[in-house]
Amino acid sequence: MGIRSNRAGIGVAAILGAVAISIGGVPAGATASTAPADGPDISTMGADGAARAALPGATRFATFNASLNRQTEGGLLADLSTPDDPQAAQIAEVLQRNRPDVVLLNEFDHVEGGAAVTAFQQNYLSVSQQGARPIEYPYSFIAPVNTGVPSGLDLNRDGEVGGPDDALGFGEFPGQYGMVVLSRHPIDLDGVRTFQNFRWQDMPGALLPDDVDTPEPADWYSPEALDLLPLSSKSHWDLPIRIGSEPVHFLVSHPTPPAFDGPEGRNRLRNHDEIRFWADYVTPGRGDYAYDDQGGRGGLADGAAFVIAGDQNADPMDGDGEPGAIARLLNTPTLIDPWPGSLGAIRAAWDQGGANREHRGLSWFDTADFNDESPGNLRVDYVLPSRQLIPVGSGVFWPIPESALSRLNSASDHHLVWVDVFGKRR
Ligand SMILES: [Ca+2]
Ligand SMILES: [Ca+2]
Ligand SMILES: [Ca+2]
Ligand SMILES: [Ca+2]
Repeated sequence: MGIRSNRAGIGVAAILGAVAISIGGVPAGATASTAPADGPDISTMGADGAARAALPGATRFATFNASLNRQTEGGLLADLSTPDDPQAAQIAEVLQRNRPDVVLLNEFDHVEGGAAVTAFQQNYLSVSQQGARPIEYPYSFIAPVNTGVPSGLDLNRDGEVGGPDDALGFGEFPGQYGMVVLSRHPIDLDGVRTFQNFRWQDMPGALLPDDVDTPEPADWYSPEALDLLPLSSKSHWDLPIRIGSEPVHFLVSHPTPPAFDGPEGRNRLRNHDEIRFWADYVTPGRGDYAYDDQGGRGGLADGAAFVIAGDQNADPMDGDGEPGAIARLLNTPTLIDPWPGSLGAIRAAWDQGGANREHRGLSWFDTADFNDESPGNLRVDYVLPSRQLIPVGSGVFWPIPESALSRLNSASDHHLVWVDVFGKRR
């Protein structure tokens, strides 16, 4: 039996009411003009699928694979330099409706110097989209990524050197599929650690791929390639966000999809180890091997608060990932999985059918709307707070078809995931 419109509407309100704490019962859109400039945006409350206003004192962390990547270098900056790119406007509206305080955007092409971020703020986020209140992010962070950087080697072993598959991370040009963090709270730039250059072979027990046609183990890549190849397909960043008296470390990345490879599984195994990096990093005694691009060593300090965020390209139950890749992270004792979900994802799985019908995981938790022949819709986008933080609400922005905001479901193949947290437990 399908979920139908009336029942679905009631279900959204009831379920959201159970997992998020509301500060009132104002229906969607009713009081947008009276919302105070710095107060909660109560126009986003209700059954439209958007996150409700966070409790005063809570911080909303989010991750969103925004698909703001373009086919050519300079393409994104060109699109963002005017206010009329329809997809960028939709992405901006998703942020305005859900109002994260700190958000990672995956798939935002890297432009040296930050011009694309500035243009996105000025021409999109600072402009009301479809009546939503503008949102200002005074702080942001970008850095170079490995995607599209030529390795000079034949990494995919097709007999030729060059092209996106031989880059340090898959990409047509340096910076394609980059990422940006936007924040309403200051980022402690002196404390930032980046792990763009950490080599895959320097991870103890790395799952280096094997050429199955030779007897030697783990020999898909030549020693020359392993001397060069970073673990991170984009980058891994540790950004201390100053919220109150103690920083919250925002740990962000975008592991490569566990697909588009052969029997050696080079992407599947790299995805596993890219995810594993954060699991080790936040586990006391496990991250000692890590070294950052700034010359520092070791994992996160014991007891430091953190939030891991990103499109991990791995579902706990379904899809093509290496078994256990994401489970290892979700089962890390120092963090909490708040299990965000949406009724829109249930509806999408029902309406789209195909591979979704064979999935073992509940579609409620899906965050990405992938091809329904394979792999189907998956849970791949995560916001995982550390145990010192108290999650008081969470959700996936995936409006049901009856919501006016469902027009935003096509802005990206992924959906924004948010978690509200209170500060440190005592
Ligand atoms: Ca090649
Ligand atoms: Ca071999
Ligand atoms: Ca789909
Ligand atoms: Ca699914």
